[in-house]
Amino acid sequence: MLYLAALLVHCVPLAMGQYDICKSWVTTDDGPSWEFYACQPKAMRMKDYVTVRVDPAGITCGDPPERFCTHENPYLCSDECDASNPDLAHPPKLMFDSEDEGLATYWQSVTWRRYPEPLLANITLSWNKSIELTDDIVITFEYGRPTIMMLEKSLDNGRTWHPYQYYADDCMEAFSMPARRVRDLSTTSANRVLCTEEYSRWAGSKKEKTVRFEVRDRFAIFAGPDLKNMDNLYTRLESAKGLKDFFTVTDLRMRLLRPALGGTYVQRENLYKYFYAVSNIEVTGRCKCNLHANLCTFKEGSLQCECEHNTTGQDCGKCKKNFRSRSWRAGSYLPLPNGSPNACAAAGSAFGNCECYGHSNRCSYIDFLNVVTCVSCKHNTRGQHCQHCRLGFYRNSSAELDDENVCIECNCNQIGSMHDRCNETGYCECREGATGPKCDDCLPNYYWRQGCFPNVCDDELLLCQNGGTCYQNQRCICPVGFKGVLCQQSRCEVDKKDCDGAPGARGSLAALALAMLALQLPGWVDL
Ligand SMILES: *[C@@H]1O[C@H](CO)[C@@H](O)[C@H](O)[C@H]1NC(C)=O
Ligand SMILES: *[C@@H]1O[C@H](CO)[C@@H](O)[C@H](O)[C@H]1NC(C)=O
Ligand SMILES: *[C@@H]1O[C@H](CO)[C@@H](O)[C@H](O)[C@H]1NC(C)=O
Ligand SMILES: *[C@@H]1O[C@H](CO)[C@@H](O)[C@H](O)[C@H]1NC(C)=O
Ligand SMILES: *[C@@H]1O[C@H](CO)[C@@H](O)[C@H](O)[C@H]1NC(C)=O
Ligand SMILES: [Ca+2]
Repeated sequence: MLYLAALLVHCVPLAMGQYDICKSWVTTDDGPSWEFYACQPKAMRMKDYVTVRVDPAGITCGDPPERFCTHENPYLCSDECDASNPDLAHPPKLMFDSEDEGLATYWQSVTWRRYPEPLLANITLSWNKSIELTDDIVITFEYGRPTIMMLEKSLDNGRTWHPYQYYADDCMEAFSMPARRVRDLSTTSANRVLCTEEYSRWAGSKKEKTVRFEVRDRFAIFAGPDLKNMDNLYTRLESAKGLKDFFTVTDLRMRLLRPALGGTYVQRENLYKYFYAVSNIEVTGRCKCNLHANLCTFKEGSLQCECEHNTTGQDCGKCKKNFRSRSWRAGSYLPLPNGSPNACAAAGSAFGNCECYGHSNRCSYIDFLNVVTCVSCKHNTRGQHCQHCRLGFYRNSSAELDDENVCIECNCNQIGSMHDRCNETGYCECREGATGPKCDDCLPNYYWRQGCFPNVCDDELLLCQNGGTCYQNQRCICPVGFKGVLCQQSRCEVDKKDCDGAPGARGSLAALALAMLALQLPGWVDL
């Protein structure tokens, strides 16, 4: 029995279903024990788990009922779309049903009766779960494929979108992109976003119905034409930056930009033959579980990985509580053939009792202190158990000790503060005159200029004298004839030369008179 399980492990990776068990009970010289492997769920028909949205409102035909015809039969416009009649309605769900053979069911748009205004439609597919594509996306159009469309993807549940592939009968004209084929890509360009003309030509609406996003052709760049060399593909997925993410999506969006024309131009007198009709969208992929699960189940309306290796989360993206003695890592396809599980470990399992709260993967024994300590604490932590924040960081009170966000940078103003450390609530220690949590403000009666300096002048206590004006609390701008920090001194008193014949004074008699008057004034008051 034990022998059988072990045998199974060693046979399985040879088949296509590689990495499909997470653990196995094996016998070794030390007795039986669990052995752990990198593992991933099987590929599934993802259209069974999708939610769809079609935009804009009113783009689906049948409300009000409408007649249409086909390119093959352009003058027999007797077909009808009527949303209120189940036999004549074409709602979005018909893109995902399973069809009886020979009977296509399809979503259909309104016709292009508003020509020349463009006929635009978005079909957005959402899984609320990261999916890794394992085969081509195949979209089947009845009555002709669009002459311009594009495919977009999101990796963050629809918050941000990125182009995935462009499709047009003339790529240059539609998107200012040269036409390329996925088959011509190389190992260094396997994740390039391109424009293809292969799926937009008119070939009769019954003949060529599908538009593809070629996942297999891209895999074949590494795995060979029949995908025989999957080991090489898995090695590349592990090592080539961005390659794995290229095949990962949470959402897909088809932007239909111009319908099939059935010829080279639009016939204005018969717009009832221009519309979109999609009978099927096939998306094949597996749940992304970071190589920590081989099962993915549909629960409460969403796909969820059944996490192993003591991981948890929708994508097994973190360690379970009490299994955070080292930081979480995705499993790895390498080394071949079983990969590395990179399992989360219980506190106290690996190295004596060295808990690192998930901020370090390594512990080390320090001989002369006789302690085991975490090495290279990440996430700005430090300490024997990575339980403190590094200098220049403070503890995030709303985060647990094993949270990646546990330490927040102090961000002290370099000039206003004494140093870049702060107290437990993020307050920095300020130099004289500076204030605020980060010491980037000045106390009252101080002004900011590469630090806080006491006001030289202001509107209250430190008034500029003799008609001088206070410039940004930094200095008084004195009228001609006066000087001093507050313009309190007459130049005459300091230097007789300034009273008569000085070039500045001669410039304006009026100013001189004013200045002298001002000089006199205190005298008058005194009397
Ligand atoms: C389709 O989605 C794009 C964004 O991906 C948006 O800019 C555009 O307005 C949408 N078009 C329609 C018809 O809703
Ligand atoms: C998405 O999945 C998560 C985790 O399963 C769930 O908590 C959330 O409610 C789901 N959101 C939607 C919009 O279905
Ligand atoms: C996960 O934790 C359990 C104890 O709850 C342990 O028996 C098991 O070996 C652990 N698995 C891995 C992969 O470390
Ligand atoms: C504090 O931790 C919480 C929980 O992880 C996080 O959402 C928040 O962004 C953190 N605050 C800062 C300032 O990093
Ligand atoms: C941090 O410093 C600020 C300002 O000096 C003070 O109000 C606060 O109480 C201090 N927090 C702690 C925990 O000492
Ligand atoms: Ca269908």
